[in-house]
Amino acid sequence: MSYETIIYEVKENIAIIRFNRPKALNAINGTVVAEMKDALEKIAADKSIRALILTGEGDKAFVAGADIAIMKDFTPLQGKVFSEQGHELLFQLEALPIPVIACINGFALGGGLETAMACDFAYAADSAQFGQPEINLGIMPGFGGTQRLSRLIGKSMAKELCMTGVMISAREAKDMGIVNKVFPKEALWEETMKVAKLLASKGKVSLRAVKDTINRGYDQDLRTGCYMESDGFAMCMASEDAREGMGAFLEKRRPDFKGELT
Ligand code: DAK
Repeated sequence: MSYETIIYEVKENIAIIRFNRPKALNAINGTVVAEMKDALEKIAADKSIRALILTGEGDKAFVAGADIAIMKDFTPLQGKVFSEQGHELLFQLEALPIPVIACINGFALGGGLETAMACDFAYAADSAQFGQPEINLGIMPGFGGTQRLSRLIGKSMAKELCMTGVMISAREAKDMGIVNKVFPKEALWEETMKVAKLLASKGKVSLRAVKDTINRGYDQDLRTGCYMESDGFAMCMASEDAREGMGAFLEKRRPDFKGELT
């Protein structure tokens, strides 16, 4: 499948997806959802890929939300289908067995913020702006915003953002825990790549186990989460990466992780 609304490339075992509708501030339409789905399937099937970065093309936006021009004429059923497809896409993104970083180069609004929250973590340019402005359009978040945002920043902060529709700065987003780090705009890409390369050098099995255990354990009680951790730990122990990592430590050399289970 060739893509019109995203740019997909792989550099040094790191996959990069750029939302590519800069004239519409990278707003998400049905084609974006379908192309993203296809690209994520490719990434999941490619064992050589060790991390993914999502970012926006152009200098203004990561993603300024779902495409208002297409949503305007939606019937309730079309709205439901679009929302379901959006949810499925973000669950697919969340379940990817490699780390995913959102590199937020500008506006992350509505569906854009919802997409960023389905990544493992986010870095932002100091000029980026965040919000769930759907309320200003007479609608509400539809790609998981009410759910992921309240889990990330707490119920009352999430309600404030979703009910007022106001935009917040990158610094405020960092203080709330929406983004991990804020960089000067010109340094954002390089800093993000640096971390992606660091992640790509780690054991693939243990990265996957950490991601799965935190994601699945998050909504459980502590004891259930700890049982899940024991299972993840056992899976690591079955891996070549664990033998390589601990062997390299004892032999005083750098590990060379292959990421295979056997
Ligand atoms: N959709 C479509 N076009 C958009 C857009 C969007 N979300 N955001 C910007 N654009 C377009 C503008 O219309 C404009 O197009 P032209 O007029 O040049 O043709 C171009 O991008 C540049 O935008 P501006 O001229 O407005 O640029 P400014 O710098 O002046 O303003 C802005 C930037 C980000 C403050 C402003 O564009 C803005 O407020 N944009 C809308 C942001 C927004 O409301 N986002 C939330 C969208 S609603 C659901 C699933 C998902 C969702 C909901 C339901 N289910 C199906 C149930 C999610 C909903 C949303 O995300």
